[in-house]
Amino acid sequence: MSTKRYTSHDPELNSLYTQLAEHDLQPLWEMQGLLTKTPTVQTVPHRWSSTDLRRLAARSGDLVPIDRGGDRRVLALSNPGLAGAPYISSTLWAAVQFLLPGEMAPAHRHTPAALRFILDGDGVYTVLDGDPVTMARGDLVLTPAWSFHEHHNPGKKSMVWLDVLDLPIVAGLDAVFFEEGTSEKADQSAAERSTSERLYGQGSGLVPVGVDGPQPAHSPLTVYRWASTDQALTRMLEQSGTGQAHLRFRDPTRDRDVMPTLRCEMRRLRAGAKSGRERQTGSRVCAVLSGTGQADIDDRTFPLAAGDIFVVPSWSVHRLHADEDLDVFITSDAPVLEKLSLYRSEALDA
Ligand code: GTQ
Ligand code: FE2
Repeated sequence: MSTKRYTSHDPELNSLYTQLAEHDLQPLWEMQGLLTKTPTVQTVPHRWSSTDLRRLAARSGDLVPIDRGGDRRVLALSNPGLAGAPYISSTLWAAVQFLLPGEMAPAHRHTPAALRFILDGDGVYTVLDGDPVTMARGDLVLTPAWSFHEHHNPGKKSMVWLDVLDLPIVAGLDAVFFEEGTSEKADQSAAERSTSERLYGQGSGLVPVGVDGPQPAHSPLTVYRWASTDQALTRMLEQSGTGQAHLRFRDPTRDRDVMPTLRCEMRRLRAGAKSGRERQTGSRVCAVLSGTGQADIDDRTFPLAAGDIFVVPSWSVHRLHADEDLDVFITSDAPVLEKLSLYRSEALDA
C-alpha cells in the first residue's frame, strides 16, 4: 500500500478509507484543489542575476572537467517553487552552459528539443546533424528534437550561454530517449555560415525551390542571427511610435513556430517605456540581452540588467519597464498549449 490514506471521524467511513488505500483507490469527494477555477501554479516568479550565473559557471569550469556528469558543464536554473526539481518551470528546463577554450561537449541526440540563446561572447560552434553553426551574442540557435549535436570551443576564451529545453514536457509524457553519437574531430573550425543559413537564411520571404528531402517537423533554419533580429527590431520601432517592438522567430517556410514545442520572441522597449500588463497559460523563460529595467510578475518586482534570466509562471500577470533601452529574449511552451487548445491570453490594460 503506497497510495494516500484518507481518514474520517466516522468509524465506518474510516474503515472504508483504509480498504480503499489497501486497494490503491482514492475518494474524489475528499480531494481538494483538483479542478480549480484558475490554474494552481507551483512555478514561482524568479530571477537569476547575471553576476551570480557567470561567477558560478566560471567556478564550475575551474573545478569540474567536462567528462563528468553527462558530458555537459551545465547549471540548471531550479525554480524555488518546484521542490528541488532542476526545472525553471513545470514545463521548461533552462540552464547556463560553460565551455573552456579547447573543450568539446560530445555528440548526442535526445527527444527533448533544445535551443541556445547567446547573451554574451562568441567562439563556440555547435554541430547540428553534421552542419557546423557558429554562435555569437544575440544569436538564437535551435537543436530540434532528435538531432545530433555537439559543441566545440576552438578559441582562446571561455564561453557561456543559455540553454532551454522542453525536457519536463517530454519527461511528463514518458517519451525521453537519448543516444550517443560520434563526434567530429576537435578543432575543425566552422564556416562563416552554416548550410541551413545559406539555404533558408536569405531574408524574409525568400525560400529555396527544389530542395529535396522530407519536411522536418521544425524550422529548417536552425540559426537566427542577431544582425537580422536587431535590424528588424530597429525598423519595427521606427514604425511603431509606442517605443516598443515585439517580434516572433518563425519557420521561414511555413506559418508556424521554430519548433513544435517552443515559441521564441524578442521584445525591445525604449528607455522609459512600459509594456501593458498581460497573462497567458504556459510558462516563459526570459533573458535580458541588454539594457536595464524591471519585470513585474504578480506581486513580485525584479530589477533587470544584461544577462539576467527570469521566469514567468503560467497565468501570472506580467509587464516590463525599461530604464535604459531594453532587449529581452522570450521563449515559451505556447505552441504546445495552442495545439491542445489550452492556450489563453489576456491583455489587462487593453
Ligand atoms: O547542450 O546538449 O542544458 O543535452 C541540457 C541537456 C544542454 C546540450 C542542457 C543537454 C544540453
Ligand atoms: Fe543535448
